[in-house]
Amino acid sequence: MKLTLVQGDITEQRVDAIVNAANSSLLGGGGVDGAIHRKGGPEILEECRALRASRYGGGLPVGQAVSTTAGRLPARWVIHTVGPVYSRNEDRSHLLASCYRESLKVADALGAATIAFPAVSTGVYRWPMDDAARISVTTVLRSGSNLDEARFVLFDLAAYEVFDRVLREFG
Ligand code: AR6
Repeated sequence: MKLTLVQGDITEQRVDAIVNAANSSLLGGGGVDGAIHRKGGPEILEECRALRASRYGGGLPVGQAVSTTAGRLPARWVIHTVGPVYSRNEDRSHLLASCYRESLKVADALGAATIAFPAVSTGVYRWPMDDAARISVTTVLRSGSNLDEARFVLFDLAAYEVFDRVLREFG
């Protein structure tokens, strides 16, 4: 699997699956989540509500992933995953790694060839970019996934540069 980096908006990526940095409610929020629902349209929220009414009555647990339609986005699916809130007192790295592993598993099961990830947990959930980049990149590199391409989409240049440095170090 090829790992690529771009600076930009995840909602504009032409890939099979776009990953959403969601919260357990699956009912929307700010950041990536807000942008995906705004641009993807109401069909995505409809499927999220159906998931809450069936498989995920208690919400989607942190570190897990589930797919819906991508609505009007230029992708086939949105894979919603819930990152951990950063904590200085407790190591939650395994949960952040799990978001990437579980999203790739869902993408594989759907038959997706390409996937785009945001830097999960590095916004509202305050995970330091450096550490998040190391966890994300190493987890995806070691996943053994059958996809052709996993693309990290970084919103600003500073985040792009951090991921670029980490990818050169581990890739
Ligand atoms: N494309 C790519 N990256 C983006 C975009 C975009 N359109 N918008 C923001 N980012 P966040 P989290 C970057 O807050 O930390 C929501 O309210 C952003 O700069 O979206 O996992 C959910 O509902 C940051 O680096 O996700 C949850 O409640 C990264 O994406 C909560 O926020 C992730 O920021 C999840 O927080």
